[in-house]
Amino acid sequence: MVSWFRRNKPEAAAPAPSDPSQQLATPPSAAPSGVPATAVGDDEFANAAPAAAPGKPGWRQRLSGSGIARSLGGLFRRNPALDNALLDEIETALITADVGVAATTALVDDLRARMGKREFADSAALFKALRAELVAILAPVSKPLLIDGSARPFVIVTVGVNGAGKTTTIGKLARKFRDERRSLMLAAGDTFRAAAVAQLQAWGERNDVQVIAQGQNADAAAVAYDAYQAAQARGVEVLIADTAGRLHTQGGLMEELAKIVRVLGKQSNAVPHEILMVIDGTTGQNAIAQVRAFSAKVPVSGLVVTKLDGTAKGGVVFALAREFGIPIRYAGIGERPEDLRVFDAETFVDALLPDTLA
Ligand SMILES: Nc1nc2c(ncn2[C@@H]2O[C@H](COP(=O)(O)OP(=O)(O)OP(=O)(O)O)[C@@H](O)[C@H]2O)c(=O)[nH]1
Ligand SMILES: [Mg+2]
Repeated sequence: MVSWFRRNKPEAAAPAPSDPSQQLATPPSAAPSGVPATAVGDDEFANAAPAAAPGKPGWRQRLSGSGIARSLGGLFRRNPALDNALLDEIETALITADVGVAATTALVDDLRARMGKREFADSAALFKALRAELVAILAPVSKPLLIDGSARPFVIVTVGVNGAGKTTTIGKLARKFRDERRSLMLAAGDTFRAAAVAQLQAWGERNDVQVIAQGQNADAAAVAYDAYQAAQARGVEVLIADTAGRLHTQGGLMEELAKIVRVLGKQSNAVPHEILMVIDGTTGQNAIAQVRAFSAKVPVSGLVVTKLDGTAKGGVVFALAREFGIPIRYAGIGERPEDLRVFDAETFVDALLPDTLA
């Protein structure tokens, strides 16, 4: 399989911070590498022709177990007749896979109208049209995260409900950025549980990245603020802040999240540069309510959909795209450090559909 990640050596260490309250989990982070603003990890897509080719085997392998892949794949293999019953089956497959009623209805109605105009010679032609429509839903949100090289640090705050995969995604991003020779620092903003800090520190150690942490129950906004100052003092390129998982219905905790963002914003209006909401791909339609509630509190600028491997109902990605239009930056397709992919509409859709269509 073609590697999705550049593998480069870590860089030299930079001076330690003067504030003794900041526990350093690892040796201090790398010095700035001077990498210009680029799409993070999107080089494979940029260089690929056709765009989806290099990643396809990996995606397909991981997504083949998903509900949407199984139902659509099964439908196609049966080589069904081109009739209304096929449209009904496609409709059921999409709704079962959590594409959502609104998105599914719009899509199937359009296919039905085109079938009425005799646009499709056979069911294969209809499946091709379905593929194109699925890609069209995701294309507007296939916008990779761009690191603005002039912002030092470029600040990413991860948010989301409990267990969505925030800390794991940060670990994967740490690996990605290190491989891209970017200097990096992590902020342990999940101060609710000691284990959360330890989890982030473990990812930091694994990737030779400095983690700024304070004690359990410390003010998360203060941790983020201190980390920003430390990152700025050292000219670090990227700072990623973890936050505690919280239910979108928990008013007080949602307020705390707004405070973290507000306090960071005192540095400059542009900070944080990216509020990355991490969504468990198995959540189903509840993901819509989550994104709506988080977006009402903080300006969510990008999404990561995790756990699209295995039994995930990857369809929620379409519902999210249609409902919010927020860029989907990455897809999590496993628990390993390398299992984070830059989201790409064609690659994703092709991984869900039978080979012959892709
Ligand atoms: N299969 C699979 N598992 C994942 C993926 N991303 C995260 N996980 C797993 O999901 C579980 C929760 O991940 P965490 O990163 O701890 O989630 P979190 O959002 O930080 O959780 P809290 O801090 O408790 O809110 C872990 O067991 C991860 O290994 C993914 O893309 N695929
Ligand atoms: Mg966590």
